[in-house]
Amino acid sequence: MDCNMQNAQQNNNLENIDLLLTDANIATMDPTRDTPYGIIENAALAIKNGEIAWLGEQASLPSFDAFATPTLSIKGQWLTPGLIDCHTHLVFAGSRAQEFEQRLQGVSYEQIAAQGGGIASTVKATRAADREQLFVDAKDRLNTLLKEGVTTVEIKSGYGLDTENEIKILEVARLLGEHHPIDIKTTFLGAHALPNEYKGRADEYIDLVCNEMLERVVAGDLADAVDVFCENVGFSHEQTKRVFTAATKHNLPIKCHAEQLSNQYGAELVAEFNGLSADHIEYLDEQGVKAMAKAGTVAVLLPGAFYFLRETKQPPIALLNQYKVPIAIASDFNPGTSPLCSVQLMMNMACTLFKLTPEQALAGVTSNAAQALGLNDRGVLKVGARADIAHWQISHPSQLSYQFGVNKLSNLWILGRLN
Ligand code: DI6
Ligand code: FE
Repeated sequence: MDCNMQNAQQNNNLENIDLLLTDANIATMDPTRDTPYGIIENAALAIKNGEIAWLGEQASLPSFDAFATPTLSIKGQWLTPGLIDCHTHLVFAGSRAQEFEQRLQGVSYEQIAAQGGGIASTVKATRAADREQLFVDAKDRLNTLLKEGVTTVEIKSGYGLDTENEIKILEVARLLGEHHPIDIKTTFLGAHALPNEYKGRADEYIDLVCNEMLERVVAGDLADAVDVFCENVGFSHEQTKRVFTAATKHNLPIKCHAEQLSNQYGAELVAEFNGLSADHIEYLDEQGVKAMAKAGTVAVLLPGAFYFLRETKQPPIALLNQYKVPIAIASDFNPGTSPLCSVQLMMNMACTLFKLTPEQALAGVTSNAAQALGLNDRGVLKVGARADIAHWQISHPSQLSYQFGVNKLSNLWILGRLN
């Protein structure tokens, strides 16, 4: 294509672009396009200053300076938004493989927690670990996710359970955000479990979370959201509400581990606070689904934990679909209930275990995952969005949910930079 002054003036946004991707099929995941996956075939996409400057059918590509513009042909393969893992506990120390063995011999997750194992054992190892060790271990996990096309990861605290160690985890997570190409969002989960030293004094621990811990988190700008494990092995509905009230006072959006093992009406509580997401939700009922729909709260499914705990109670997928609650999917990567560091495996499991369609699975790790994090600059390929783009050697986007263990990623751009 030759440079055409008249056209160039009409289409300023194609001036001085950084990279033009041509001959692509694009699964934009843009719900405003009325094609499955928001597909545009025979398409092109222009990146400028880390954002998408243009995308559409290649036949309607405006003129541009072909000599000065770096161009890469996608050769009829596929582009999707970079994948987003919107729920992880990625900063921790130690392993729980022996507990896995115990569970296979018939001891339940709740029994192990009651015996002082479970989360408490990871807390012990994480408290003993220094920042460098936590950083190095977490960086390896992020590299694993990067290799399969992940461009944004949420990381929760929750294995410190005292002020210094919760701050330590969040500082490591922020540091990872500065030093790793994956964009990191952090969530303060001080109310993940009751530490041993507060046994029988859960309300006092919640005081600590709501006051001292949260104030330090806010002062250091260490969290983008606040989460609570609302469960009979976690914190009660009332205690959860106290944390949400404190978070809201600090203008921090809320999320919740809700209805994983029983119905505590945690999802309804999130909806009351117009929270971002209710996660797990196997035991969610219709009333909770309706409340989420009304509040625009995203349902985050964590099939890895469902699978690893050999759960049988399915999340209410039909109701979520009926009430049009956006569904996201995440790894819940953690040492106890989902030591599975793969978003693509989660997509496959969401289809096989929860009967999502491959299109829903891809939306679950792109557009809806972005919504679960309160981010409207990514998760969809459209003009003005971040240029977080995955290039796959696949013949259709359903292949991303169909297969696992075969890496089809060719290229990955984060903010327009190739990784
Ligand atoms: N629910 C979970 O599945 C993880 N945390 C939570 O609140 C489990 C964390 C662990 O067992 O270490
Ligand atoms: Fe979790």
